[in-house]
Amino acid sequence: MNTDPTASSGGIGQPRRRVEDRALLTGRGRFTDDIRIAGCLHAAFVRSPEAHGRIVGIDTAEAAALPGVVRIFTGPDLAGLGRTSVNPLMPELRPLPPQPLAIETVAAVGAPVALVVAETAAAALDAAEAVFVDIEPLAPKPPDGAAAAYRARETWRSKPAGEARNAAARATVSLRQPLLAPAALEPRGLVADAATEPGRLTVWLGSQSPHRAREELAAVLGLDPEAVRVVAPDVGGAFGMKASLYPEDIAVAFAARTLGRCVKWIATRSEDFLAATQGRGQTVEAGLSADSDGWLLHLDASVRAPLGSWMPYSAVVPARNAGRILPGPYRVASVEIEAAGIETNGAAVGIYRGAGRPEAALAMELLIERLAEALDLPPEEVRHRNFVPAGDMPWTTPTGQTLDSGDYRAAYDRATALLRSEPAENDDLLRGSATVAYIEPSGLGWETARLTLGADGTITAATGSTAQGQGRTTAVRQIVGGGLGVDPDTVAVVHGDSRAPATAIGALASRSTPIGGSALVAACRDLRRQAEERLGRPIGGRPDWTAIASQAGDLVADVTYSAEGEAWGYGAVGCAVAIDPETGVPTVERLVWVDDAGTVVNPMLAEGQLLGGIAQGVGEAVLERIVYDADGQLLTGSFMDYGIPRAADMPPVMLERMETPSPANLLGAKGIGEAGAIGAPAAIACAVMAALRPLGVKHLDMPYTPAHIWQAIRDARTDFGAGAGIERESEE
Ligand code: SMO
Repeated sequence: MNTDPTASSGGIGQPRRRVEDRALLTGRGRFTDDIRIAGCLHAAFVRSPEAHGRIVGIDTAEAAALPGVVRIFTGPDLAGLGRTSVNPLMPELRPLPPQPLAIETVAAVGAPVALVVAETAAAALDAAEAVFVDIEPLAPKPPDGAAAAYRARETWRSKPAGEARNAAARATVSLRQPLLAPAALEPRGLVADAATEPGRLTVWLGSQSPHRAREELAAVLGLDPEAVRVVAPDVGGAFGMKASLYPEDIAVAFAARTLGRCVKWIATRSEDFLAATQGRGQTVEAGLSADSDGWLLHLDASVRAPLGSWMPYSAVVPARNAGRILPGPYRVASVEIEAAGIETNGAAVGIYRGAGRPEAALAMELLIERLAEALDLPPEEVRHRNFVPAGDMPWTTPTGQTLDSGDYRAAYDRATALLRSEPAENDDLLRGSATVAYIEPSGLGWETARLTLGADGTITAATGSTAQGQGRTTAVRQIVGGGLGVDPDTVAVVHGDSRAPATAIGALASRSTPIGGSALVAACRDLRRQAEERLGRPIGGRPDWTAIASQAGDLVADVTYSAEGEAWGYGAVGCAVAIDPETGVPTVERLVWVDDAGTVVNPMLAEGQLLGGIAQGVGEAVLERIVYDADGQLLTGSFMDYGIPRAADMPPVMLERMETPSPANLLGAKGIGEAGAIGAPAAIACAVMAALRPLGVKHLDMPYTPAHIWQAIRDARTDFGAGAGIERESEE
């Protein structure tokens, strides 16, 4: 019997349908481009055609004379503005905030050089094309950072130093990961209105963090934060790419303020490829040693993370996460890890779904597979031996992280069993399979919630966690419905508005449900306490809030909740791949998945998060790659050139769930939004390498495209032929 009085009302744990979908799927969403303000002007950017160069001159005369042009801004017009900040998460940091419009030099193709404001979007675009920019090219900075200075750096070193000398085996990996485009369905954009309310600035911005955007905009423009309001309307995907303030945001807001008008800018897809933040791109050199029984002794690694030509707020997060998470779910006796962010001539590189977590899982799981081979042990044996035991939680890792709870081995064994349940077919394809494990930290610190009981009994929940398509409104209603003992459908939800709550962090780092959800739980408790205080009696599990409001009046619970620690989601992924040796075409035949996200508010939302992350992880493994040529020109500037996964690329996925509540927050929830993107590349990489290893392929970097695999097979065969003293085929 279910004794939870809130469960029957569709509270926490119920698979409720998303209340957002009717509007979003029938064209009634309200995205930034749908914000129409009478008299609003339109903006277009003139961008650098050079990856690195000195600005000799910008001639705006012809463009300024075109019909409809209101004003053209260049770098010096904005020279007096403040600079955006970089989250100082690494001990060594030399911030590199962006110029809103380039002054004197450009450091990336696509860097904004001038801003045209005109009566229509077409007029702005025409004029932007008529601006003449003279740039003297300079040599691009070395792309691999070998000679470049670090902009950010952190090291994790065990004391005393590791006992690597007892090692029976040591495995190494050398990974070069491509840069990826987060590729949100809705490109970036904003509407900045300085006309409607004199002295005030209202900005509609496709953002994961409107509160941070408000703080940063106010600081940069020199305004009282109270005079700035940032609203994130419907946002069509973000994945980390809409977390930080961009140079374009600053330039458009500045133009609106200067002109006392409303100005709108919506990026084209090509502009997103050129100038939105990119993800991944790390190089990792790592080694892992073990004794003859397979106990892990020492992990050493050097992580090099490209930063691009400027640093957004979360710029150091991918490097820091890759370093601190590298040991994964395993006990490792000692570590020596260094992670550094390197300036490069390209778009800024920032957080992208996983933000260092996928990089860590990929390196560690490949190391384990190789170490097992060197020790002549089955890889699952090595993992079994080294998983942090459930009974040893909370567990402090050698990088100083506290793993909160969970049974890593149970998840792994379940995934292994699921993978074995379907034997592979017997044909001429190369087959490989692997089961890997991953962990997903979901953030530290605080988040806010404001719960209002109106005098008429209506309940309004404002959350600091914003929505970009994850179904936050549905989840918030369930959490508040459960917390107050009311029907979730009666709860009104506000998100994405810097006015309510007054402060917030936003939707990042898998923290929305663990920390943002717990803030709502705390607000529910506070509202109950206030009601009981006013009435002078207990109100029970399912109170009549209308009656309470009529007796007690309206109530407001304004809560800033700080998590006690970090909640770590985790799981295991089994993957089977088949490769056609003649063409190199890989097929991910199946993925079996066991994830533990602690308390799950809505299993359908959780499943959606996993599947979405898996799709992006599959894309990373087999399709996606941003390519700059030697001159720093972007060769993948559209979906004709950049391989985004389509529905047919999605493998069959079997999902199972474990549910170990986290002791780190009130809800017991752990992150799940990034799990798919963390586990899938590692699982596919290990399976592909298992398929190719018998041919002598030692290592292959992602993406595993047919051409890439075919070449590796051919090279391995050629090497084998040469090694065996057989005459090589002619090199046609
Ligand atoms: S990659 Mo996320 O939005 O922290």
